[in-house]
Amino acid sequence: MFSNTASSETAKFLELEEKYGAHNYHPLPVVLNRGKGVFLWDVQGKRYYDFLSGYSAVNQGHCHPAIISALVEQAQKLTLTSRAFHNDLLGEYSKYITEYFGYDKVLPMNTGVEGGETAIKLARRWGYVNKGIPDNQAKIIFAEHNFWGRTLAAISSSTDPSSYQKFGPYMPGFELVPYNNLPELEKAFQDQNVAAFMVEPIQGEAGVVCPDEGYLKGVRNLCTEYNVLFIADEIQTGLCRTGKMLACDHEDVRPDILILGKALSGGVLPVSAVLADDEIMLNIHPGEHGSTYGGNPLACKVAMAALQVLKDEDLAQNAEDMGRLLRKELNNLETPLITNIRGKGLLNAIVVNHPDPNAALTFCLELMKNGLLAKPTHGDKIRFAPPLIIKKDQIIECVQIIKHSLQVLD
Ligand code: IF1
Repeated sequence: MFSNTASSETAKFLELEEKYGAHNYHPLPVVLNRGKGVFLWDVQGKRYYDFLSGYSAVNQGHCHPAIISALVEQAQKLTLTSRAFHNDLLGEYSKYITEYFGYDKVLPMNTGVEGGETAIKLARRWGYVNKGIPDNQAKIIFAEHNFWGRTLAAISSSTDPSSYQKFGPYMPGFELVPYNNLPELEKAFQDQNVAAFMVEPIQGEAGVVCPDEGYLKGVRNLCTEYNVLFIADEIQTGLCRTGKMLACDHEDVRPDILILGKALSGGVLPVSAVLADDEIMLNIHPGEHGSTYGGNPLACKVAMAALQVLKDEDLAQNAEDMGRLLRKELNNLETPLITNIRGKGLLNAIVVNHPDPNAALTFCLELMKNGLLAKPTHGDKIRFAPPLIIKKDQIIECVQIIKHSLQVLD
């Protein structure tokens, strides 16, 4: 659908991917070869504002100098020892990140979904050892319309057919409740075999769905009351994206298990982390969980640099300020074509209001032509999530690009 509209230079790249790569994505017809800060460049040298940020993995901006220099320096020393041996960075990193977020221990993994799997294993183990749930009876509760990755366990909790259909059979012991609904959650907690509730503080893939004020506090209180672990999936909402270091900070709640990923490495390599206190973490004993690259020295060095940038550049405050400005400017467009402008910090989304079911894609293709990259999700929603280093004049320029591009829908 796209390759015949792309230029010959771009088409060459698309054809290679089409012929030799699995068709598990349908990207916009743009071939990128350079990134810096809020900008990306394609193979023809055209510059774009990045309004997706690698799905919130590039919060610090593309190729942040402090993160890249940490990567390059460490890459020339030692990249991987495996956990069969110690290295000189895992201890330093573990101290740094547990003090940074206020937990006793960290279990380092690689992708976000591995973080989710790890959190669920920790919760089930805690359920059997600490809560006395009979073996193999532990239940994990999830919210409808959640997204936490593509493994068989992750899709077993999905309500999106494009994620789970024709991949069964599914993981047992997973149950669903409506998002942002405390009475339904409390009902589910009547079952003594519930070990944990895993939830995104804001649902990203669902189209940036923000729960009511007080929902997270309510989750925290119910989990405490019913002795159920509160697992916060902050892989997309964490690390300053929503205007606070963690989205849970908007309601001052502390999850029992915190999952981080994506921007934990500033978009440089896959790094995820699961944080918890000893009562939960020390139930996993040597040889019972891990991964080849988990806690590798390169990831430790890069993650410490990426976390330090968030603080040094106060990216939570900038995300808060620039997010407010973006939503205000979008509302000021006063166009019927854009409804339901919502989000927190720089995790925002709009709904394209147009009779053509392809309108959101048409609009994104026009945005691309005008130098801004964004992608529709679930048909009519478009996520607007630039790197958190974006400045006021750049937000204003991007809103002008959005305003100009809307004409394609007239
Ligand atoms: C794709 C979505 C975003 C996540 C949350 C865990 C993970 C993700 C809240 C797993 C990953 C990525 C996956 C990527 C596209 C992107 C995505 F559209 F799929 F849902 F961001 F919204 N928790 N999200 O958002 O982390 O294993 O990928 O490192 O699969 O298409 P991962």
